[in-house]
Amino acid sequence: MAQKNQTLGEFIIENQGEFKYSSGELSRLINSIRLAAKVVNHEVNKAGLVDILGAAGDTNVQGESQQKLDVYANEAFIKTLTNREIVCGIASEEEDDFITIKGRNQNHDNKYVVLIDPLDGSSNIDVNVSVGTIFSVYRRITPSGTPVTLEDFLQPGRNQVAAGYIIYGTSTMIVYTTGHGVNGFTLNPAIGTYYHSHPNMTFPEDGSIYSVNEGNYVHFPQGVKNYIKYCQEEKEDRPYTSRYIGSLVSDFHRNMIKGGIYIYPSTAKNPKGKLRLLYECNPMAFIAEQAGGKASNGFKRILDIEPAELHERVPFICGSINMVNKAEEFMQHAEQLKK
Ligand code: P6P
Repeated sequence: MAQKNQTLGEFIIENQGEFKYSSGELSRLINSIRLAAKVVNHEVNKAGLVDILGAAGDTNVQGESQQKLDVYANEAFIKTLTNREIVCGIASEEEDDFITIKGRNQNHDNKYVVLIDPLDGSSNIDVNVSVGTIFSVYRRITPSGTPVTLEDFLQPGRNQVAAGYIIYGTSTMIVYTTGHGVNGFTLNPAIGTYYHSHPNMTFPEDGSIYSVNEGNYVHFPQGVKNYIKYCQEEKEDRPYTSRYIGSLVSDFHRNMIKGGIYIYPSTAKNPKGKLRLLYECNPMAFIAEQAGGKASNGFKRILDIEPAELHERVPFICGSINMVNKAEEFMQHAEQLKK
């Protein structure tokens, strides 16, 4: 039974039995993410006060200028995960290639690989808008005792053993799943403890919020344009409102609590969509489904997409199941008309 004053540490211990195969490593992995989140939160919350803003002068594999906090967050999560003897490999939005971790006895015998977007929405940092960290965890599939390979990272999202996000907002929260529902924990910064503030989070089946960057409207596929017009019609069953923060974790978190849909379709600038499959869409899709929501590319379940590249992008539609179903109807109908 969830108690609101239960700490994240107590929750992990109480639910240790749910992690099949794991003899404690997955619990230790979640604990290491908890620590890294506190370290990053400390820096994010004082970003406006010290000279840590502004681009680091470098660009990441995505061609995006790296904010210094991107670099800081990336290093914090990699360091914490490496030091905890749990993972055998890490992939990050901020790293061109995956990182191999040998482990204490140098023989590559740790069980898990982690994929992270260390600081998603970081372009919002300079304007003091919420940002987030997104993580995805798999068991390795290549033999223990050998260096991880790309195959360990290019697994379909349905193979995830855990996924979650940290939202650095008006309060800092960790929201995660290990395949047994979704739970949210809020940090009390005064004592550095996370409390079980949001037990068993669920997406309302319906909602009245649609989140999309309408500045790209002219470049959207026709089906997406038709769905947006459907949302804007003045009907008693559709008092919809548009809310778009430009930070996936924030838009997703609000929509999961209130009901809503997030759409990042293909555009002229990003013909395959902007969001990355492995460390943005898959973890958010796992959380969405565990919370009773839905996530697709408009035609296929996100968690069933077979990845081909580490940083590949996909169109992403995610949120309340009835809203996603309706958006898919419009997208699939428009495709049929093109044939
Ligand atoms: P646009 C942030 O860069 C991000 O990856 C998501 O967090 C966010 O939802 C989206 O891109 C915003 O992209 O093109 O609307 O600014």
